[in-house]
Amino acid sequence: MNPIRGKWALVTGATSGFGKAIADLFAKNGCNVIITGRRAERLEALEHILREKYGVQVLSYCFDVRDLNQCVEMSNDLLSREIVPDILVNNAGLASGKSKIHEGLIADWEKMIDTNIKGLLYITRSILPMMVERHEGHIINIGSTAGHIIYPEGNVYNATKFAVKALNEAINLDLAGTNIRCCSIDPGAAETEFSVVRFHGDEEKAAKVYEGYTPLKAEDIANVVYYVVTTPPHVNITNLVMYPTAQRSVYVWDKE
Ligand code: NDP
Ligand code: 8X3
Repeated sequence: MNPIRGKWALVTGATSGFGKAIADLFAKNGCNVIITGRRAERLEALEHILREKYGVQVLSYCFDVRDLNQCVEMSNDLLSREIVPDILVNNAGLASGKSKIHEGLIADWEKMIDTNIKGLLYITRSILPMMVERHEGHIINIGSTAGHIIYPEGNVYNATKFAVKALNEAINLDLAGTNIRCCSIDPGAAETEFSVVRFHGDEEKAAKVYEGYTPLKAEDIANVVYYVVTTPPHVNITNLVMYPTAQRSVYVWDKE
């Protein structure tokens, strides 16, 4: 039997890209899903589609992961429904801007630090105690190859993804003695709304990032997340790095 059928997975940032593909694949495999994001219309549409298409239970919470109170409100609401997520995918995140550090916009830095680091911490702190009480669960942190190698003008985004890598290791260490597993999945270039967000809505500039090679697709990341969460309970994959075949490192590309 499919090991995630009938379980509950919480996926943050499910209104586009990886999060949406992960929620879809989980639901397709009979897993009940809790989806979050800030764009209410998209969230409601996805909630409806997943429920109708796959017949699973779907809950949606529209909020900003930078708001601790709203993170806590969601976990309290889940508690009141007696729902403990079996799987937490810390996916909500972004790059905002790409510029030399002495020219960077402070507002961009704060957005990335508050979302990618503090948001991930707020969600984890709200949900993990429920898993610890049950002694089981699985956390997937979406990191990045940007958390392994710094590239020019990546500065603060790189720093936030290095932090995700560090926190992923920390969570694993602190969960020794429980059956809770924790893995960071670290993709290279993947075509989603990521670059449009990074370049503040400049679609032309964003499209250039994916020219001349085949980037990863959101579904590739979803497949890997699915693989990791369906390994047997004694297997804890703690880190998985994936690039498009045309990108061997942040610096080595095979472009047309
Ligand atoms: P998208 O922009 O397509 O999706 C990002 C998701 O995060 C959206 O659903 C967005 O929802 C949500 N989100 C962003 N900020 C917040 C916030 N403050 N509160 C709640 N939700 C938020 O990008 P990706 O799918 O590519 O990105 C997903 C993750 O993968 C990010 O952590 C990113 O850093 C990482 N990543 C991306 C790579 C890539 O090349 N695409 C490679 C490696 C890692 P909404 O706007 O509705 O709130
Ligand atoms: C996103 C991949 O290379 O743009 O994390 O930083 S990259």
